[in-house]
Amino acid sequence: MSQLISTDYKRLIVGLGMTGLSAARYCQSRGWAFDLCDSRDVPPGLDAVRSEFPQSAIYSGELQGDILSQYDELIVSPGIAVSHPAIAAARQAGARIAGDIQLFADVCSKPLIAITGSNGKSTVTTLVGELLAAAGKRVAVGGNIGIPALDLLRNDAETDIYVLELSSFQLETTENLAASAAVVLNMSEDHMDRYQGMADYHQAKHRIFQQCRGVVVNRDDALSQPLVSDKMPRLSFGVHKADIGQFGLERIDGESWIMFGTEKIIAASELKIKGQHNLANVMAALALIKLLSVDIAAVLPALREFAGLDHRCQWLGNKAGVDFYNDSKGTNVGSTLAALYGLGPEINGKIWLLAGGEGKGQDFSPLASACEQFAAEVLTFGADAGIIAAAVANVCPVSQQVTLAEAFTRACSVAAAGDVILLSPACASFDQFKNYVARGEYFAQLVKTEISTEVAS
Ligand code: UMA
Ligand code: ADP
Repeated sequence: MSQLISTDYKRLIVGLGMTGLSAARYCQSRGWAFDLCDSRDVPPGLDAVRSEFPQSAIYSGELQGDILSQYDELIVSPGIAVSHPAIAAARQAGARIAGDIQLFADVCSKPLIAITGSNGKSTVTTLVGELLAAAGKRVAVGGNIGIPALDLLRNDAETDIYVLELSSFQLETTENLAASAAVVLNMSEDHMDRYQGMADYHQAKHRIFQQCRGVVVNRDDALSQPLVSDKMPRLSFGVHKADIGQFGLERIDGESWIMFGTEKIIAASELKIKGQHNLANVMAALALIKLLSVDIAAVLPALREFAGLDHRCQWLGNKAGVDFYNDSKGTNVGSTLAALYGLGPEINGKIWLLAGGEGKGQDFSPLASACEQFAAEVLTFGADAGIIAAAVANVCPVSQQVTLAEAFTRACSVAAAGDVILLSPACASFDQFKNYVARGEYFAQLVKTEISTEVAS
């Protein structure tokens, strides 16, 4: 579409983060003129941006509707909501509102697997990439997981398949993705500080199905079901027995198996990643590649080797019978529930749950039932410590701390052999850490020090 437009077509790239810069480089590589803006008074790396794009005007500071409305197209970064009044004004004035994923979709001529959901996106995206590579495909993996989609296009000639993790923010600015296979893995509350409610968040996520050619459906989550034609190629997964031609779980001789209809695919015990939510992730990944006619048998060795990603229910070590788990990527209630239900039934003792940070406007009350069953105590910290404490105080002991280190010190002083100390914050980290990785690494360091203390004494 944008290739046919006239040379005086005016583009404005909104946001100077990774996405904005990748969009600027992409436009530059195509010889398209563009200007740049960022809502921060001093966007990061401003001088470097000026020298890399000397022909572009750069606006900084609060976005202004009268300026944005002068452009034919805004390429909006995911960190900025399209509901921003200045962007809404530009749309009203006739501007096309796009994002990097839409620019990618405009030119992508290779098969595309698109993955969204509230939890499990990075795990499934990485796994799909590894399985496709094991099947001999040249695969490019990016999107919300890290490498901006437009940067992947630089190696287009050497790429057979693209795999994109997509956030609801990226999907807000995507009109017609036309993925070969698309999935909403699951839906639970997240980013409620940006959306007006679940319906609004759901609507953003489901844009992933626009003009898609195949869908994967989570049978256990009604909110993941796409509104697409019955004729659309479709595979489903779920944690109960599968119908013919679908993925599911079955217990056979006391073992849990991933099945495709009545065909045994792989036993849970053969996998390195643990927990029912990870079995769901594996089934979703297998369904996505099967929709693209990849031979499942050929990828099973790679599936057995997949050890999962750091900061997702990652075992860090044991001291005096107490296990330590880092689930710093557990940034919403749904992921913390997966950790509690995944670990709780497997251990002899109880879980000391370290939770807190920025709650993003979530309702924490769904944690109560799992905490009642599995938590020895919930140790809260950070900006929303009080809100989380209030949500579980009626069902289990709670101790409210200021920092993660204080919560950890208390947990170490009271946990007994057989117990687990679990960091699964159910919150974003930005009140006290740069990001979830920094929080997880900090926690891992606390654990390392705690474990080494025993060795020294
Ligand atoms: N910002 C402003 N004003 C601006 C532009 C940005 O204040 O004009 C702020 C944003 O509010 C945000 C930060 O700057 O706090 C970065 O925003 P951005 O849109 O420039 O982000 P990028 O650097 O382009 O990174 C984005 C994704 N970030 C977000 O969606 C916030 C990255 O996902 C993604 O890896 C990257 O594009 C490449 O595709 C990160 C993320 O946190 C990991 N995603 C959220 C999540 O997973 O929950 C959605
Ligand atoms: P995302 O990219 O969607 O944030 P990740 O794979 O990075 O997903 O995992 C984020 C968090 O969600 C981790 O705490 C992880 O243990 C948990 N998680 C992973 N898969 C699922 C799932 N299918 N359902 C619920 N929680 C999950």
